[in-house]
Amino acid sequence: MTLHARTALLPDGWARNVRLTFAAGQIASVAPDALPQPGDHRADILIPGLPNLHSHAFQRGFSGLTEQRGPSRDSFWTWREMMYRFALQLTPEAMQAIAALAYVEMLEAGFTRVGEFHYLHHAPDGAVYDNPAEMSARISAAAEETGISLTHLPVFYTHGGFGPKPAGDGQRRFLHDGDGFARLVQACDAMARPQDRVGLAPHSLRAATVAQITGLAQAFPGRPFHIHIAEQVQEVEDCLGFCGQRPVEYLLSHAPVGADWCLIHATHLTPAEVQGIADTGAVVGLCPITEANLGDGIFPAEAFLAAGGRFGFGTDSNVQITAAGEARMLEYSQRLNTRARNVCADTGSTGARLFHGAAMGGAQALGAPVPQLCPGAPADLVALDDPMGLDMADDRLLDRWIFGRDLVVADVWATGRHLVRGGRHIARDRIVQAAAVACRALV
Ligand code: NGQ
Ligand code: ZN
Repeated sequence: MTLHARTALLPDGWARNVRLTFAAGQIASVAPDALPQPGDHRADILIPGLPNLHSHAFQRGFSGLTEQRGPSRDSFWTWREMMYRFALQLTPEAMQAIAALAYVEMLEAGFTRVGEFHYLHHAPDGAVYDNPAEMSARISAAAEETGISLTHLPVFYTHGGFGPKPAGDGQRRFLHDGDGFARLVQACDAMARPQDRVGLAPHSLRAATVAQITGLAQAFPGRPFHIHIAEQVQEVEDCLGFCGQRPVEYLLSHAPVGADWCLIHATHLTPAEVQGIADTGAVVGLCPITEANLGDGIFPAEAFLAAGGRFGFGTDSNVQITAAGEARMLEYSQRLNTRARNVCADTGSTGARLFHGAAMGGAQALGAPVPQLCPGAPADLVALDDPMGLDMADDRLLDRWIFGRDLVVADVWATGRHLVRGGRHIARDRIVQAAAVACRALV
């Protein structure tokens, strides 16, 4: 495969007339100021693919179907009831079909790797499937079918709230003991392709105790380690009631949080918690579209970035699947909150700050190589079309992609495979059909 781009984002900045070659799923050569050769795929703007660090793929199946107000005031918790009702019906076949649709849409959005925070493990009645890793196998199959690289994050879940409270009936598909969970991690290892990684994810401080969490971190060192934390005010209050500390404060003082960790949401933070997370080198997994959709609150991005904090983006509930849109929503939430503009920028481009931060932080959180266009890196690339043909080779291109209207994802390669052409995944029609059949049976 050879490719010629009018403009490309290389590790040391933007370059013009860049010719790239791939071999064995990696970038083999990068030559700026090169002429296109016959047979080269021609691109306007070439950038590295982004990691999507947090997905619950199955939730794509009810996108847009939880926007009707019920008898009481709707909240995250009433949404969760609806989500559980959907989750309890999902068959392995439907899981694969819906995950494949979500992964097609991620690739079309410019994501080339997904961190799948996967907790729907068992049969609808809670029984262990004949293959205990059946549902994880469906996630792996969807990744294989679509070509996206996978960081599989099997979820450990034992409880239904602080205390600990026993798990509720609606959570019966999620539960493991320590041995069953260790076997699941091993099964995920056995399914991983060379580009895949396997981490682990105690669901939240509500679903696992700090003793369990610390035990897992010690039993599986050096792997991506993800946890939901401090997403809802109710969760902060319940944690305070349980132990007198706030969730992040409690986690940082009781568990070995470090650079392998990814704290998903971390919405509700005191200044000390902001600094505390930044000091550990952990990544905060921001999912701004889902956080807005669920009414979580606004992440203190300005303070966190000033403290040197690391972040990446996730599509979480997959109510919308857009890489540029997550970055835009984060910045817009800050603007609405502070009545200022370009809040996430250092100086200069907001788009560049968000793009580079999310590329680095997302890769760190998913145990993956940093996305960059240089020899030896995975051939994970996104070509943007610029129909206006404005003559520029600088960070304004990222600003225009994230905030503007003109630049659109045209082509995407993951591990060197040309999966999205002209904005459409090569298997889109078949995968949409299969997902439509699954969703019609569920909705
Ligand atoms: C989840 N999703 O696991 O899918 C959660 C909701 C919970 C988000 N937090 C369930 N966005 O946190 O208990
Ligand atoms: Zn989540």
